[in-house]
Formats: sequence, C-alpha cells, structure tokens
Amino acid sequence: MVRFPALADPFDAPMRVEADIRGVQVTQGEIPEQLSGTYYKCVVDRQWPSFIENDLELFNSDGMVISFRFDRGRVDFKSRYVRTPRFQAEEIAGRALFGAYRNPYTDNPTVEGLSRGLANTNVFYHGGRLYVAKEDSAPLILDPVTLETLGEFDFEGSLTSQTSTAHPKFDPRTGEMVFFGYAAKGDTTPDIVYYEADAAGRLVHETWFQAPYSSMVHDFVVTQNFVVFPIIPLKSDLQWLKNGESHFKWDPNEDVYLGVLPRRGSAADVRWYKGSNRFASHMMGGYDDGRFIHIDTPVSATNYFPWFPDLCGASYDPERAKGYLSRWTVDTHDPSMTFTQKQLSQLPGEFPRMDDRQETLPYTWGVMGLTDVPGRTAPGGGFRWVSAIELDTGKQRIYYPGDHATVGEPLFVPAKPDSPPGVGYVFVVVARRDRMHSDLVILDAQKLDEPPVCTLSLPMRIRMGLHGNWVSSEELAHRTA
Ligand code: V55
Ligand code: FE
Repeated sequence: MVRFPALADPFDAPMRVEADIRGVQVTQGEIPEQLSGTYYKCVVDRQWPSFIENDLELFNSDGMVISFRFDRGRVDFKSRYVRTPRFQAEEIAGRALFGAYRNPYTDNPTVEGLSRGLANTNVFYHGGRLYVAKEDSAPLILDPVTLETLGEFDFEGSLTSQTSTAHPKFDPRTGEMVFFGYAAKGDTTPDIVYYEADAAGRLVHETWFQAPYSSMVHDFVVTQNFVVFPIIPLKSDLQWLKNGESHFKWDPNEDVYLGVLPRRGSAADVRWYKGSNRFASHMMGGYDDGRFIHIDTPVSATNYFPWFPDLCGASYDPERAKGYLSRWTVDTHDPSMTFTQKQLSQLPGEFPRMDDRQETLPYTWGVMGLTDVPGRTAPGGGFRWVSAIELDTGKQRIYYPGDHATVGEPLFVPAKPDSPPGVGYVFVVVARRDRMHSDLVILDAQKLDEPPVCTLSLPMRIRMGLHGNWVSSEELAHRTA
C-alpha cells in the first residue's frame, strides 16, 4: 500500500508525475523571442514511501529532471524521473528497497551491491552529453530532448572513482570540465580524486590524494591556475553507518582546510591552508592572479543543515547557521599556510551563482537566494528573495516574489550566447504555496528590483530541488548521438 506521511505544508508532498506541457502559459510580460535553448533543473520526488523514520526528503529522494525548452517565444515543459538502477529496482518491487541517506547497512538485502545513486542534485551539459549527478556515485547521462535516461556514465571506462561531484566546473577558455570524487574509494574514505576532461569529455588528467579528515566535499573552486578543495568539518565515519546513525555529523572543534593544487598538479603539489571552524557549502566563483586566489561563498558560523547532528550534542542554531556571502583569499606565497575571510553581504542566503561564462576567470556579478532581509517581513520560511550583487561595489538589487512564495536556485541566462558578462536574465522557479502551483519567473539580471520580464505559469507544483543550468540550442545541436 502506498501511503506517504502527512506534511506541515502540502506543497511539499510527493508529486510522482512526469509531465509534458506544450506552450506554457504566459501570465505576465513577454517571453524574450531570441532566447533559444533549454533550462534544465533537478528536483526531488520520492516515488515510494520510505521505510526510514524521519527520512531526509531533500537529500534522500529520487531525482527528477525538469526542462523548459525556449524556441522563438514558445516554451515547452517536460519532467522525467531519472531511471537510476535504484529507481528501476524499486519500480519492479513496487516499494522502497533502499534505506537511510547514504547508508547501505539500512537497505533491503536484495539490493546489496546495486548502485545507491539518486541522481538528484545537478544536471549539466558538457562535450555533447547531458549529465545528471549526485555526489554519492557515478553520473548518469540523459537524452537532452526526451530526458530519457541513457544509463550510468563511466567516461568510457576511465572513471576510477566510486563517486563524482554534482558541482563540476567548466573552463570557458578551453572547454574543459574539471571535476572530482570524494569518498572516492567508498563510503567515508578520505580519498579525493581530481579529474580534468577535455572539451569532448575524455579524461585527460587524474590526481589522487587524501583529505585531512573524511567529510562532505560538496563543491570546489577552479581558477585558471589552481584547483581548491574546501574541507569543512561535516564529518563522516563508517562506524556511524554501521550503528545506523547519521552519515554526516558536525564537528564544532575541527578546523577548515583549503586544499590547493595547481591545475593538472600531482598529489605532491597539494598544499593545505588552514582556518578556524566554520561552515560553507556552495561556491559562487573564484579566480586567481598567479599568486592570490579569491573564492566567494556564503559562510556560516556553524553547521547549516538542521538534519545533520552536532558531534558534541549541541542543538541546531538557526541564527549562527545563517550564511553570509564572503570572500576567502589564499596567498599561495604565504608560508603561514592560512587564508583570510572578508564578509561581502549583510543579507543571509545560499544558492550562489554567477555568469558561468566567466567561470575560473575574474568576475564582478553574482546572484543568490535570501532567507532574510532585515527590516522586511515575509510570511513563512525558506528562501523568500533573490538578490543580485555587484561584487566590486557591494550594491545589491532584490526581487521579492510576493507573500506565500518561496524561490529555488536562481540561474543567470545570457540574453544571447555572446552578450557581455552579466547581460541577460535571471531565471527562478517560484513556488506559489497558497495556490499550489509554480511559476518560472524571468528577471532582467541588471534590474532584479524591477517587475519581471516574463512570468510563465505552470498548472502544477514544481517540487523543491537543487541545481540547474541553461544550455543554448547551439550547444544542443552538437549533442552526442
Ligand atoms: C547537498 C544535496 C544533496 C547531497 C549532498 O548541499 C549535499 C546540498 C540532494 O542531495 O546528497
Ligand atoms: Fe549543491
């Protein structure tokens, strides 16, 4: 029998719908005619009720990819589950077989040895392939038009890691994809492997090294000359999994390390720059001038995720968990082996993005979701605003979608593939929680505080989700068969 637990907000209930909408309704403004390409985004949507009490909804649900295809002023919507090996096994069984978040010891014994990957975190395009990934396993590839799952992808036999990040970086000068796996030799191992793939998606570089301790390495930074691995003390330990405890626990007494190596460097080149205890997850961007490396990321005083416990028993502190966009600077010539931190924003938030065409390069514009704006109240919790920031002046412009609405990760979309940096739009999926449906809102990236360029209104909810990307029709024309 299929029965899901009741939720505080019915908006967050599983949908379990795969949809096709031809010509999404426009309820405000006009779709920019010249926009030609597809916005892909990952959402989570549990297919079968969990047998784990208080299961992690956002982190441990099946991945679904949604897409908005833009062509000459028309937008078509499509959503499909990712047919992971896990999804397929549970589909045959008609019930959940996999247990707690990243804990194989809680699984039904019939699925032992099967990939636990959920493909629920990010969808991105490189070398003619559309990838969908979660950091616990190899990525899968999808047909970019039908969203049909083509299968797990091991880089034609070259992927030596058991895992692969959901946050690869793309070097716009060379077309390379730079990525990594952590817990690369299996759950809770301290092993990290750093890869570079050429513009066609062939692995051309591989470096193995060990982190100072085992932890969640959710995102990283790639610049023209360096690769930086932030090691944050959201720790993991195999014994916790065997005990049926949380995969990750926060250590309030552990330091942060930034592992720096030159692009295509070897394990002997890794340098660890140390800082005091703090939390960060997503990197907005980073660049270097040959000596100094600048990294922008929301930083909080302590663990951001309420569902991962504190190793010392402290209860979750929502005030200290708030993240403020900050700049870390590493001086690669400094023998003290530390780094500095400068706060860039007074407004707490997460989901930082930049104009990805500047990834690895100097940049001055970013966008993120906000949970609070001092002096402004908004009913309900969650991400309620979107803010665009000019990093050289600190000036911010804020979009408020209205009451009873929450926003997903904002995404910069260039007006045209060759528009100057920051010239274009911000796409954001808005959950209209009082009306049980979602909108795709298109904002002018330079004028976030002005009325939207366009609102596309879906007749249904879009489940909460993580990351997405824009792929131009020009890039899609070069997809691998
Ligand atoms: C995140 C999301 C995940 C995960 C680990 O920070 C980290 C976001 C959707 O799954 O497994
Ligand atoms: Fe992420």
